[in-house]
Amino acid sequence: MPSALIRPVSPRMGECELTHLDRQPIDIALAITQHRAYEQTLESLGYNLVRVPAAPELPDSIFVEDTVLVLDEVAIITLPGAESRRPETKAIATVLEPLRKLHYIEAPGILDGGDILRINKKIWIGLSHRSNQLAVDQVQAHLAPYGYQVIGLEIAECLHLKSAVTQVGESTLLINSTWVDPGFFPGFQLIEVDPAEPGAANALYLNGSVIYPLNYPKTMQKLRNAGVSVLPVNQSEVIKAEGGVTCCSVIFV
Ligand code: CIR
Repeated sequence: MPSALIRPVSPRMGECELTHLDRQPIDIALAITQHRAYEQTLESLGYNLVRVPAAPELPDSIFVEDTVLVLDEVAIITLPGAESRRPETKAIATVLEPLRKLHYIEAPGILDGGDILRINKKIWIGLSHRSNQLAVDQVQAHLAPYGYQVIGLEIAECLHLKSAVTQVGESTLLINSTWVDPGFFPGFQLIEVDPAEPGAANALYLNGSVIYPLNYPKTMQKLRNAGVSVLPVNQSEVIKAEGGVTCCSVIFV
């Protein structure tokens, strides 16, 4: 059964890491309600929620995506680029241990899952403040037996690769091409974010639809005009924490 790792909102989410945004107060009760609606959207698509125990002391712990890459064959536990986030991985490894052979990114490699875009057997890894070439090399080595192509690429002005580009169709990407070079994605049809919404490239593509923040209405309309089936969620609070729809779950079968 398809599954989604999920972790609760921390009551300290307002103390989250921020790189490109100014700090704004986060309404924790609203964040919890919005996260529940996100979970329900996953459930409506047939995903079984695998709940990682709460970590109230870790402000960014809702953002499970950054802690692990789960593939059919193995899982790679990351070493998050932000030191405050490193304790998040322990509980994730405990939950996944019975399900996958685990590998670990070792220092001085650093890796956030938000920098990993996987489409079938191709894996792009953004070289960002949070992820480096040493980690790309480690991912390549761990996956060598399984036939994946792993590509490291520079990104600019955004937190993660998946802030700049995500999949929205079988061979369609949603992209902010001022943050990532579209030349890395030959053969894909590209939909550009609306210029008024630079942060709008993060969509979660599942079962032919995308879970997408209604907080980016212009880009949402562009997706619909392109024939993408959009399931809107309100992410006002997650966006204040520099998060998006992909970061709040880890999808695996
Ligand atoms: C951070 O800066 O690490 C968190 N405040 C946001 C992480 C968002 N994760 C993601 O996009 N994969």
